[in-house]
Amino acid sequence: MIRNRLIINAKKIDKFLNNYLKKQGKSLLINPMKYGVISGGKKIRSTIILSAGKIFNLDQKKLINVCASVECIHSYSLIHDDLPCMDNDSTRRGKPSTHIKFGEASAVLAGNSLLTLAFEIIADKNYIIDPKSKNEIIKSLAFCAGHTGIAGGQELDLKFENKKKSLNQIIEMQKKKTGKLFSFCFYAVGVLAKKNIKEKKFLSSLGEEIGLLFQLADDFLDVKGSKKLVGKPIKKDDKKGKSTLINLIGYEKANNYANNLKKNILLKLKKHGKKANNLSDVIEFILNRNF
Ligand code: GRG
Repeated sequence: MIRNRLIINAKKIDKFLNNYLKKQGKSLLINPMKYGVISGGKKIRSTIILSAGKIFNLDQKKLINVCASVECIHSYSLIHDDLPCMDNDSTRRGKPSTHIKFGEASAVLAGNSLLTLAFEIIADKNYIIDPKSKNEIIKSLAFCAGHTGIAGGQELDLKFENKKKSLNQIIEMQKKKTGKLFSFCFYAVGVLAKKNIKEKKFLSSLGEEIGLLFQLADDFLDVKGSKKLVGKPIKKDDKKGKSTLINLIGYEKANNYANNLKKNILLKLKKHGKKANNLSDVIEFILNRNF
């Protein structure tokens, strides 16, 4: 079952990150970094990477570094997203946000350190893949994490608050803010599976669509979810004047949009037959989840 797979994969990635951090020099930031990235969160991006890798019969061992790296970037983005200068949230994953627990300065620095750790994990000499692929993965990670990716999307999200934005503007913002990291997950799998540029582009845009679906589901949880299950405050988007599809066209229409998107994604996976079953299960989970 998908929930069991999520738990098993999250444990695998937590173990990798714990071991990785143990081998590093000591620093005052290790605790807030661990607090932000280990033992918390669904680690769904890792399950997506491992499920996409199955389609191309990739060895899990070659994917673990990519998973850990993505989880570092994701956790860094959440730590910074919760800061008072951004979304100002004091709860995350059912516990106090990193800046509440360790203070703002340490949260900023722990977030920065997780961002750089992500690149270190891919560049590591013990991560043995051919150098050209490694370089391509690092380049794509930078593109998806920075101003052309999640950081740029976050800037748009904040600038769109209390403004009337069009459907296309909202979709493009969400594709950057959330979609680009999912896009990286699929691109990296394409690189490791030695796919050609056309196939890698197809995988990237599929990832971006899955990321958009994930963000839409997150918006639905903000309206209809349970604070306890989601592990963070709900009903904030409306209060903060966030530009979401729900605020623009209403819950029902946004829900139809998401269901159509899901159908299209599943259709695109059909060509891979049974090998894509695991990934299809994750896609179904994304829209049905309550956490
Ligand atoms: C560059 C200063 C600076 C900050 C960057 C990039 C960024 C801040 C924030 C990212 C924006 C963001 C938080 C997008 C939301 C994505 C989303 C739906 C997060 C929740 O993801 P889950 O449900 O979380 O996978 P868990 O807790 O399960 O890991």
